[in-house]
Amino acid sequence: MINVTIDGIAVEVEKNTTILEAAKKLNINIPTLCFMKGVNEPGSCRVCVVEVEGWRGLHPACVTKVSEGLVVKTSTGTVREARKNILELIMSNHNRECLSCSRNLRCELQTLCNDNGIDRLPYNGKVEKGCIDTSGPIVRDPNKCVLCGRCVSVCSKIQDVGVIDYAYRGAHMTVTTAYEEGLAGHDCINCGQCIKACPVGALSERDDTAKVWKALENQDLHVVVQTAPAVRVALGEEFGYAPGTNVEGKMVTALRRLGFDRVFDTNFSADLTIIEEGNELLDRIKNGGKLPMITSCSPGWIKFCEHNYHDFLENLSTCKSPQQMFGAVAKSYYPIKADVDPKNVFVVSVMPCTAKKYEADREEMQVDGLKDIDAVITTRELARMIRQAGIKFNELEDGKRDSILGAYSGAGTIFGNTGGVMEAALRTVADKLTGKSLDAIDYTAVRGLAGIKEATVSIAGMDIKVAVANGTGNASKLLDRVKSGEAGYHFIEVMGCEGGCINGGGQPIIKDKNTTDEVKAARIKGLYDIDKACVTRKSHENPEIQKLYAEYLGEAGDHLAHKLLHTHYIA
Ligand code: HC1
Ligand code: SF4
Repeated sequence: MINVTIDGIAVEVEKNTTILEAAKKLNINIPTLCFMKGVNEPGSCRVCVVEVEGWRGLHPACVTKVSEGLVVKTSTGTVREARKNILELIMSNHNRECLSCSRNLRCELQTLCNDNGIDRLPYNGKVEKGCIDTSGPIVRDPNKCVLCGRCVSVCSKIQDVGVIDYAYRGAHMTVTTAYEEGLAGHDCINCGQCIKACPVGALSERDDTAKVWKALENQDLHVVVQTAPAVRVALGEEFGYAPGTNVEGKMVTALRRLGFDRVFDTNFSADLTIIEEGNELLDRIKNGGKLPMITSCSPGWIKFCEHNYHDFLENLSTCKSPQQMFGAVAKSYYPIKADVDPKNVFVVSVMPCTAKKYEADREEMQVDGLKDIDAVITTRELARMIRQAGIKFNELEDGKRDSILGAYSGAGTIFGNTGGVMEAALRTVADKLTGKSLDAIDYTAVRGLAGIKEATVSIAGMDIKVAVANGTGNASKLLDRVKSGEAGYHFIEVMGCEGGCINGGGQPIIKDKNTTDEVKAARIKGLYDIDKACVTRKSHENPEIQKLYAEYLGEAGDHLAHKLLHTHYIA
């Protein structure tokens, strides 16, 4: 252990601890900008500089390791002055249209400037670093970029995509794509993890709220909404609730107040996905189909696979994602039951995921000329609509979902986190294979935030080998092992974002990046708490799903189910 003194307080810390970490132990907050725990620690912005007794100059706390007897001062006059100058320089090269920025009041740079007494800028240069990229669901404004490199690290190190990087030098330095083309023309998977990493508003999602408002005001349309599993345990953060708080009831009431004709649930169609996907898995196992079968509900992962792992396209389940399955039944079965013209049904999705905007616009995501999904907004965009409508979210009564696309099981709920799709599928597959309704349905080996999880599940004399890849970076590692023959499975789950949809690119921004893991864990716990409280915890026991098959679809995998609920991929 090593003894150091920070701002006059002694502390004992492990070898290799940084000054930043040691200060945190003492509850001393050294401000940072480019630092992002576990992702990026290059010490490039210098906002975290501190003084060290006996050392010349100032030192970045995020990369400077402690040594025995170190005496550190984190807020001397010299430090405060330096920090202020650094922030003023960053601001001088930053588009300062804060009032109209999507990150206004949630911007780390704004907070830093405020906390460090910057009330007037000595340099007022005009910032023109390039055009705003609006080519796809991820919008990039280089004029707001502060060159912290957090998006670059997350895109290459965590997601293993690497479509953005630094270019040019000195004052012209910028973060951009190859040939400075729009992200949509590149291998970008639209995961939005760069948005969540960005401390300012240089990255954001395409705002589709105007499209939704317009539909809600159109009296000829019957506007229905579905909300993804992970939205309910994160939306509350936008209104002051702790991460993981289940605000489903208030969210339903808010959606009704906004004017949606019916409020449904993606958890319902997650259950539907399990019926089709479970059936497909058993069919592949019994009839010598392509194995391992790999889940297909995460659109970022699908695009990643299409770009980088062509060899595995036949391994992907042909099932559409729950978002798309929902749209397909909302425009076929539902109109018959509700006696509305399918052409007038307008389907809105509220998703934790920016890639869902891309998925909804894929050419193959339509049936008989009708797009499954008409508009996708993120959790953040829904919060904005609620605020825009003047709805006092915290004071709302709890509302209930509409029937007939609203009932869900615990299995459909846990889809929203890493390992959840696998666990939901195993709950159904085990019952199908044994012909019993099993009580032991907690597959804990596939839960948790580990990068890759593996398990062998023995069901009715059969050993089913499964694996879960948590994020595309881990999917690369896992698929490389499968490719080399080092590992073999029957079924693999891949989610594009670490933690699964609870950490999707459209979820509320986590302000303190040092608490990201705790926030993920709290949102996951929120989903499992709902699962435990559900009347049924298995997809095939969802009564509305049973009714859908009995009244309309016939058997899983039948012709109609195939036409509506399955898809193909592009090499
Ligand atoms: Fe997801 Fe899914 S779990 S992909 O993360 O399969 O977005 O929440 O809606 O479609 O159900 C996202 C979440 C979501 C789909 C489901
Ligand atoms: Fe990279 Fe994902 Fe951002 Fe695209 S959306 S630039 S893949 S982090």
